[in-house]
Amino acid sequence: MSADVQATKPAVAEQPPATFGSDLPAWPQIDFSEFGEVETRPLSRIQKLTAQYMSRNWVMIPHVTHNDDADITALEASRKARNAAGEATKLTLLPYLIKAVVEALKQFPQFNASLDGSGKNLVLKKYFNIGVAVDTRFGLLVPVLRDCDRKSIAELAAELQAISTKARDKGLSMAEMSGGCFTISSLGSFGGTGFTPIVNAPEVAILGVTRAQEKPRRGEGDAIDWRQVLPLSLSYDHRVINGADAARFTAKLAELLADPGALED
Ligand code: CAO
Repeated sequence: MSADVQATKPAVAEQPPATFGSDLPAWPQIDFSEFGEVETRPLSRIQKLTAQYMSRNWVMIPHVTHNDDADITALEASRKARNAAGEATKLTLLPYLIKAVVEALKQFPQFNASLDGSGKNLVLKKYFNIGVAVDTRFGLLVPVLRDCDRKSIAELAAELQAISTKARDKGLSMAEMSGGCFTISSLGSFGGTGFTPIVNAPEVAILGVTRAQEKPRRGEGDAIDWRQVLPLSLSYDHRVINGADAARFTAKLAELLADPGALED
């Protein structure tokens, strides 16, 4: 290096620290009607609130999404047999997912936790309240089902049906959406093969599920064994949860979902 170049290069300690993210450009102010016909619709109150919380969570939480598959062939057989035998409330996949999540949370307590307001302590919860994302005309609502560890699949199915019907018909109170430990977002009835759900802070993880598909597995003597496979997408707060734990948690969920007998009452 020449003496000239060395003289103009500041010492590392003298350089001001970069402030990435704090110097974002303003939101573009564009008159779209200059380019073609448009219609302007105001966002609902719920949509505005959701936008604020989603933006905060996406910007403040370092997200990672871990993807895995669960073999739900036995679960689907059991669920359909129970429905055919005449359950009071039709059983969908969700109550089984809630039971599997509760069991996995018991085995991985760092997933049933929140950072406190200072960000310096992890608060571990001893209760199991699960939020479920529900698509309504008001926007996205997340009712929280309380004490899911003490409820059967049938009880969870009945509660889920009642609260999601209320959410769709009348909306929900803040109390009905508070106190959650972990959220499930099921897009299975719509389709998809995977997505990145946004963590519902101050929770530290969220499970997304998409459409179960038939997939071939090598059976005995190279026979093809068709399995029902459910895609799992677990997003987590990487400040609290590391990748190895996320992989273990998701594999545990898959293991639990493969054995419905252990989840049923
Ligand atoms: N794979 C294949 N089929 C699935 C499935 C999956 N993963 N999940 C549900 N289904 C099936 C159900 O089994 C049911 O079929 P059958 O009648 O043959 O049994 C059908 O789809 C309809 O299920 P459902 O949607 O009525 O019931 P659910 O318990 O699965 O879900 C609820 C309830 C309230 C979660 C759902 O209706 C909903 O609103 N989902 C949207 C969630 C959402 O918007 N998430 C995004 C959040 S981030 O923006």
